[in-house]
Amino acid sequence: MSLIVYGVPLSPYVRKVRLCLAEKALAYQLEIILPFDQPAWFKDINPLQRIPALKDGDVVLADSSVICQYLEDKFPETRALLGTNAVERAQMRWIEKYADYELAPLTTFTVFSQRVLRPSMNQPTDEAVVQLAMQEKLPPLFDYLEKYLGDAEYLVGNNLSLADLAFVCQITNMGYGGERLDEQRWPKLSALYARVKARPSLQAVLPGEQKILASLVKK
Ligand SMILES: N[C@@H](CCC(=O)N[C@@H](CS)C(=O)NCC(=O)O)C(=O)O
Repeated sequence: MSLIVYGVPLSPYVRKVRLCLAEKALAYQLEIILPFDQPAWFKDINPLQRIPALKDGDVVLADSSVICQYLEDKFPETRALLGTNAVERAQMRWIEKYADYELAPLTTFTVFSQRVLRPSMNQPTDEAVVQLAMQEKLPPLFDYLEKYLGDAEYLVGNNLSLADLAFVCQITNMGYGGERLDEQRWPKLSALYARVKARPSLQAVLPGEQKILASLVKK
């Protein structure tokens, strides 16, 4: 078996796929493809030119959700991450989508981009948009997730799922941008984040990510 993941470690979507692979104990190679400076051949892998993409022999796929779903279907003997029945699978997709499409524009494409990516390209940080995201836009989104989690240990079915990984991937990028979940206001979500962060899957990728982060911040 030779799975290849295309992308860069600091992308939350690439991280989601890597965590999914690690939780499923599937070996893979990471081939570095930058999001905005890609070789011409990558268009054949993903015509949208976004990362991540996956190659499994002759099978080529793009989009982190599609890739994780493929891994779940192709390797049913591995840890299930997409829920164990129709309700859980739907709830998992909902929270994954919520993280990828509602949190991401703020956590990754605002806080992380403004505080890390733009300065690394000698562009100024627009602190006003970061503050708007942190003070006004993200709190109601976190309020919903805090309530959704309730007293459970994980967001869906009380087992680790892709929903938890997608959420943690976004909080990780927000953290790289210098912002944390407020433990007083969102104690249950903060505990979930700490619980997932402590897992070997996340611990295995964080040191490499932090090295890249340090090199970007130094620029
Ligand atoms: N829905 C996609 C989103 C992928 C995505 O937006 N990736 C970003 C990097 S974090 C990218 O490749 N951006 C380059 C572009 O949009 O041209 C997924 O889940 O894989």
